[in-house]
Amino acid sequence: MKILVLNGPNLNLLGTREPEVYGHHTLADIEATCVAHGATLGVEVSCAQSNHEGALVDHLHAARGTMDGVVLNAGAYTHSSIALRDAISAVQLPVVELHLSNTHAREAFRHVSLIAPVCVGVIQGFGAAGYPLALTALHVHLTGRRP
Ligand code: CA2
Repeated sequence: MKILVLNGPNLNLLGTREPEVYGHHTLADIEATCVAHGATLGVEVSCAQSNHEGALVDHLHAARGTMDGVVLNAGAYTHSSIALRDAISAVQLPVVELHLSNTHAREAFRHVSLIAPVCVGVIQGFGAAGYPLALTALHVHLTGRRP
């Protein structure tokens, strides 16, 4: 089983600013945790990050036929991108929406997700720990097996 962990805009800055909101882990830390956690599940994890909406769409297109599912932290594009929502629908892969912060406890403009309706589920508010949780959730979704 292969899962893509895809991160969107500004998440390359993790661990350098706003640790009170996003924690102290760097993106490299999180990606290493994802690969290690995937190995415990028998899942091969690939990681990618882009600050560009179209590049994220390209990553989703490339996942079609090569990946079994995607964990996606679309960052601020979560709240604005019809293109990402259409790409998720188009590739017909299970996608778990992931956020480090609880977006519902933040500004009103973060309360709306354009991608949630086309994702299999959402994990948010658990900081970096949400990534392995999302991988486990996607593994359960794909196999029907409980952890
Ligand atoms: O909580 C999340 O994971 C978010 O997807 C993070 C996005 C935000 O726009 C979403 O509403 C919720 C922002 C990511 C910004 O990342 C930074 C990392 C370090 C320093 C500054 C920003």
